[in-house]
Amino acid sequence: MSFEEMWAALLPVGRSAATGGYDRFVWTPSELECRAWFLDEARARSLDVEPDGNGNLFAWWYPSSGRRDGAVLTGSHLDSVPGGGAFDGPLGVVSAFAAIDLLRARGIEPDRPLGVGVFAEEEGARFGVACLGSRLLSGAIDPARARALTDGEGLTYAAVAEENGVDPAGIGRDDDLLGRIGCYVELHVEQGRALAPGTPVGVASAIIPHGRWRLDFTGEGNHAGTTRLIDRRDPMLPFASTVLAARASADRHDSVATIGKVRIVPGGVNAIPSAVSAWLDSRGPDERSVRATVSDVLEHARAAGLGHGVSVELTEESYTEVVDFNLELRDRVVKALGGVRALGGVPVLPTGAGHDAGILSAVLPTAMLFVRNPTGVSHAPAEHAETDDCLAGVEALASVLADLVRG
Ligand code: HGY
Ligand code: MN
Ligand code: MN
Ligand code: MN
Repeated sequence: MSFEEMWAALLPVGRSAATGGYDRFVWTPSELECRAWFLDEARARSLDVEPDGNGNLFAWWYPSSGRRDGAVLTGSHLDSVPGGGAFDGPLGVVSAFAAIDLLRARGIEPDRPLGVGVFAEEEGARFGVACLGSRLLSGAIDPARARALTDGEGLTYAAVAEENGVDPAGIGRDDDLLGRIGCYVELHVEQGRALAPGTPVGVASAIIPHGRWRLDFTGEGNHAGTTRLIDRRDPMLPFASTVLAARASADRHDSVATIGKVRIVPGGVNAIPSAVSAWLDSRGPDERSVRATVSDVLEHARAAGLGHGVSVELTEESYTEVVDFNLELRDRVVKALGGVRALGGVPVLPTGAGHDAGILSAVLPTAMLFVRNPTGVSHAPAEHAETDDCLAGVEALASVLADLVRG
């Protein structure tokens, strides 16, 4: 199947007819359908499929020598944020298969194993921690904590993983698999407009510090009609003022702050809620700016809560320090792209988005390629990449892989 045919097959899976957005949450029907698509494409290429012990999937093209170590891994993720776009994740996986097809069409045989990976729960949309699959693989999260993570229905990662053939007792750092991988290169749609005016493909220099925290506002549920204002402990009020305060705090600390995934409990129309939980996503040029933003937000929330008899708790779900991609690998990638005339220049740029490549950079050399997104929008249906630019991305990835699988 060509890139276009693979893309056409995957595009409709889990797409909302009303919004054009995707809700492909790990191990829910639409993401499972994407996993089935992945296995079909891998088998169609006689790749050796390997589900790991953490819910991730791998498909290997082994060299005729039988060599199993020093593998070059590419790929990305198939899950999405709620109402997400079509390209964030899947573009890296489809491009990986298309790049393998290009290498084979050019008669290139790898000296090292070449793998395509799909990492579980990269967006953290179901269980709350981003890049959960690559964090488990690399030992970046305590397996006991991961097992206990729950989704919106209160189902644990352990229970859902078990339902899907993953032994919860076995999740955690996988030294055997890590020991077989020499480097990881992830192609991803750009989540911004830095490439828009110029070239179809860029290379990542770094991922800026970013994290997510959960804020819990606890008040007192009561009748919406019979409870005097003076007697209310309504968590909505300090919550609402904290949303505005988060924006002001980000402005003050040269960061960004987003409040989302709000849950109002119990959520009736004619009842004052007893609790509101909301998630704060903050990112910035350095750890100081992010930490200052978060502590400002918490300080404001607590002060606002006091005025309404509402308590406020903050829980850090995940924080990822700045990730500088491996310089040697990055330079080798830029050099390999230099030979791809269709690209023109190859800008090197940082990103504000987290990626599995960022998590894995703690345990192996990783690099990222970005494909131009003319809208610059991501995590929303307007996320886009033109087919020509996607094909330029495949050409670029194939050139990088052809260089890395030698020797
Ligand atoms: O949230 C992120 O930055 C990434 O898209 N998972
Ligand atoms: Mn994303
Ligand atoms: Mn992504
Ligand atoms: Mn990612």
